[in-house]
Amino acid sequence: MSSLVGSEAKRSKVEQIKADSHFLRDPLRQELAQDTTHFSEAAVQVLKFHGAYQQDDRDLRQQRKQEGLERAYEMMLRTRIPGGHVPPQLYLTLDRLADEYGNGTLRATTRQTFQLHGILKKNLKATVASIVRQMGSTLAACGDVNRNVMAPVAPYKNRPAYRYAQEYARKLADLLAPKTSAYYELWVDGEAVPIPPVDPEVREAEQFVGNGVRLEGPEPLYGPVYLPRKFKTAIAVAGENTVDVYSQDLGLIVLTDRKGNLKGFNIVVGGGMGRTHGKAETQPLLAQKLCFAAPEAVYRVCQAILAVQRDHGNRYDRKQARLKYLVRDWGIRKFRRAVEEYVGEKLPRFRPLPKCIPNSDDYLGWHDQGDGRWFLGLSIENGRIQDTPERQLKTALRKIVEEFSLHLRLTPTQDVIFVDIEEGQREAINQILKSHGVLSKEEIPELVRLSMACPALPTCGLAITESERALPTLIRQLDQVLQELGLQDSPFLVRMTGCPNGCARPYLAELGLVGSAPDHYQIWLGASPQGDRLAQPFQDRVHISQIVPLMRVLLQLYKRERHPQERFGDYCHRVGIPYLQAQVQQLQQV
Ligand code: SRM
Ligand code: SF4
Repeated sequence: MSSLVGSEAKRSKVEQIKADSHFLRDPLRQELAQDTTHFSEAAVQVLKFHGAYQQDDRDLRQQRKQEGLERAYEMMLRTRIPGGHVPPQLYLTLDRLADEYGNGTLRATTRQTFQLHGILKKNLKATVASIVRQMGSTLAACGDVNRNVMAPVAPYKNRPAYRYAQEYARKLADLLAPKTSAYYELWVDGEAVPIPPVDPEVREAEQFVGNGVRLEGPEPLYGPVYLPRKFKTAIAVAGENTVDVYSQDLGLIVLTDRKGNLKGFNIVVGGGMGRTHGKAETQPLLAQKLCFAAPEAVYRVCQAILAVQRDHGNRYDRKQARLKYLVRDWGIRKFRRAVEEYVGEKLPRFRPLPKCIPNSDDYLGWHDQGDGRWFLGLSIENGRIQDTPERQLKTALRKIVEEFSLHLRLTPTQDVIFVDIEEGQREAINQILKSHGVLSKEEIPELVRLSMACPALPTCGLAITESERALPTLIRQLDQVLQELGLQDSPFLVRMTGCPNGCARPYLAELGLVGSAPDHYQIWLGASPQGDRLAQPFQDRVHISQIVPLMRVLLQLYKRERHPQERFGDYCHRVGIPYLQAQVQQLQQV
């Protein structure tokens, strides 16, 4: 096994902070007890592993600076919810905490978790403790570890592949979770809290040492300095890709036989979205085919993949530290050989996959679950669950959960579904939604339902420009153009982010809008609606007011030149970016 961190002198600052933290304790432990408004830089880095980010209200920054005040510090807290499954008691707790300590909203994320924003430092411990006491967790929701494991949400009881995806999302989340006891020490002072039981199969898999997979000490899989960078895992089912499996560090695709028995998993590695403007060596990359793994081998292979990244990922430059760059730089064959070495055997070949269906909003609205019960998918615009004068969405969801004790599932597209609904409950649920002004699937244009924006301003410290606050107006203007051109039956995936980090996976959208300067966006076109082809940059620094006029021209071209049934993303890919650039330039001059 190669050295964990290389020469001390060159390690990035965060590597030292992790090493000094004593398995995610210091200096967070000391600073949590202090009566201060915010944490030091070192504590902030450790805090991330516990699921929280230090932020400040960026709307107030300038004014407070002028008044000689410190920033308006507040914390964002992210939960860990494998497969997006939220039991009713946990939901009600989060709903209450959002009002008691947060900014009154819950934010469903693009990785099927919830975020609370606006928590003051002094209230952070009480907030985390409440979550933990409801068998929830925020551990490893952020930080250089395996993050929330994603899985498709549709609860079809008559399609076993979906059940396997959820089951293995939970199992892998447990297997790859940090094992330090710091979490319970810090947030509930070591109190005996109910902890969800870990599957015996996972406990057994944790014993696998391979050729250097597990290390001595309290963190056998991670070691004292954890991973070089965040690590993301998702499970898809063959034929659908709602989790955007090719954007993950580690992606698994469930394969079943004709009778629905689990055959195993195709495994892909090295996907990721994040990039930095002007730095060509940073780029979105699609995950590549690694191997097939039978159910009994999948734990070993996943642990070995993580261990290869742990030992060989870049610990000097955090902008090159994701697994995707290791796979890019080594090539998939060398990476596969390394995994084989850790596992101690040759990896079986990747199996052929059926053609994938386009990502759509098919799980929204009412659906038969296949066991006589129903599920209901609700479109949550940009994941923000809140009450507004027109719509009391937060209150409506709370009432539904309170009244019917329903379980929720968060989708990879920031939406929410209620599962296991009895026929006799449907009418009352519809009534609650209606009386609180919550729109049904049919009342929201498909373009809006399919779109996503990241939070950006005012909470995100990395935002260059607006996203969640800008998209609602923009997307309705775009929808208007679709209507005017008679293209309302040809909606496409629109995703917006306030910076190039790619939190709403814009490089896998048919139209990606990526903040490049205040009120300006880079336009990316041509990803496949199945999430297996990246978009390409089309124009840089387009002012927000120019996006809709530009799209009108592109959509006119699309209408004129598309093949029957051709999606907008596929059209842009077929004709190519240079062609579109030339056409738009010509048409704009007329
Ligand atoms: Fe993200 C950082 C929000 C999914 C790539 N992301 C951030 C931070 C924490 C900003 C920060 O570091 O200070 C954002 C907090 C904003 C806020 O105010 O809430 C943030 N990311 C989000 C969420 C909430 C966006 C959303 O609209 O839902 C998503 C939370 C997911 C979750 O529940 O775990 C979120 N972030 C993603 C995704 C999509 C995904 O994982 O499927 C990506 C692209 C995939 C990837 O990782 O390659 C993503 N976020 C990043 C990056 C760039 C990473 C990179 O490799 O370069 C950063 C910045 C960083 O890590 O340095 C970042
Ligand atoms: Fe913040 Fe950028 Fe992520 Fe948006 S994409 S939440 S602006 S880091």
